[in-house]
Amino acid sequence: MAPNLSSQTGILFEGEELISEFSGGNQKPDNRKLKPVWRNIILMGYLHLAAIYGCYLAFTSAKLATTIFAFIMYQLSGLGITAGAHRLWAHKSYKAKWPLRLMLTIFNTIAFQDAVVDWARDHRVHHKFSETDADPHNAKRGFFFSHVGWLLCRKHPEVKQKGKGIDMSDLYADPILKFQKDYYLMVMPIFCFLIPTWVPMYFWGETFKNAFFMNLLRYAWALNVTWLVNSAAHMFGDKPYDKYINPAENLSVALLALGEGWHNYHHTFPWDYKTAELGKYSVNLTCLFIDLMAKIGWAYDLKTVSEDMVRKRVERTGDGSHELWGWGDKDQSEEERTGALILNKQD
Ligand code: ST9
Ligand code: ZN
Ligand code: ZN
Repeated sequence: MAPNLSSQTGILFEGEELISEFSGGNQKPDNRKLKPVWRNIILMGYLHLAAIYGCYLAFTSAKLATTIFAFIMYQLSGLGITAGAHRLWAHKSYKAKWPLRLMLTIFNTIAFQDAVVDWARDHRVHHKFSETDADPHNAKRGFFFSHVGWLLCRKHPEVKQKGKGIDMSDLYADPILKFQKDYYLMVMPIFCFLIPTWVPMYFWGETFKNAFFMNLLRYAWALNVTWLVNSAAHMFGDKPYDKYINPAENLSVALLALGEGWHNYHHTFPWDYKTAELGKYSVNLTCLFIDLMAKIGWAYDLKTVSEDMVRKRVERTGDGSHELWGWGDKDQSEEERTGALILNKQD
């Protein structure tokens, strides 16, 4: 049986029956009956059928330029999630000047995973209360629930209750994010559906049918790749940093998700802008992107973790219930704060 751990001190109390409020620990999901949301079930069902049709069109009638364009949109919208919603906004793992914030908000809107402030709130709750009823996509409810099921039913009351205690003031204060949230129902259809369908028709004479279904294929693909981080990367892979938590190191997910599959590391050090120990570009495209942005001065104050701290943590593997949502979390220890490296620092 795994020892129980203290989230506050990171010290292992042998034999102590302490299950942290900040960690799933041994907590089993309750037997709550899930309340289905039929609108979402129908829309998600349609999207996935349309994506299969888009796949068929890709091999039979769509122009090569349309396929390449769909791939580029997948990568750009992906950056809006990885470099934007995830590493910049949910975790504050670096800072960005307004042109980069604007660009990432546009990429993020192409991805249609709801407004950044809502995405980041759920994600902070996910880190802070991993694998408990308060985790919106609690992987202990199984692969399907953590992948997409959680978007097809009402949230557990614990998600909302615990979520209210998460500080979101930093994101609510950003006028670009406020605009995105306030006008989401206007800007999202334009960036996620209208423009990506119009571009292939206007610039290289693609048919409406091919452009429309190829775009739905791109959207469904990017959604599933994102969801794999919540499902597959919470179940399959090694746990070199912390063997007592579910998130794992998953190369396949990292390759598809622009470097977001290194989930054991990420849940252990959620403020590292690389979301991995080594920011090797071939398996972490988002890291390459942020480094490029830092070179031109649009990204700065990049937070990472010293080799020494990683080594120490690896040595005392099992000291793993210290859940944080990112940089500035009130439970981040002094050691973690002072031991962090801040690259491209600006005053
Ligand atoms: C989508 C999101 O797909 C995917 C996120 C994945 C995250 C992955 C992270 C992994 C790491 C990064 C990897 C990136 C890789 C990228 C690779 C890219 C290639 N705290 O939500 P409601 C309260 S979206 C506090 O309606 P219901 C609050 O008062 C796909 N309070 O709850 C709220 O009101 P407001 C497209 C909270 O009724 C009120 O409750 N979108 C919290 O239970 C109601 O909230 C969809 O499919 C909280 N956390 O409904 C839509 N949450 O908001 C999906 C809620 O005004 N969503 N409250 O403050 C829905 O339809 C609904 O949310 C629902 C639940 C049916 C799921
Ligand atoms: Zn995260
Ligand atoms: Zn996770």
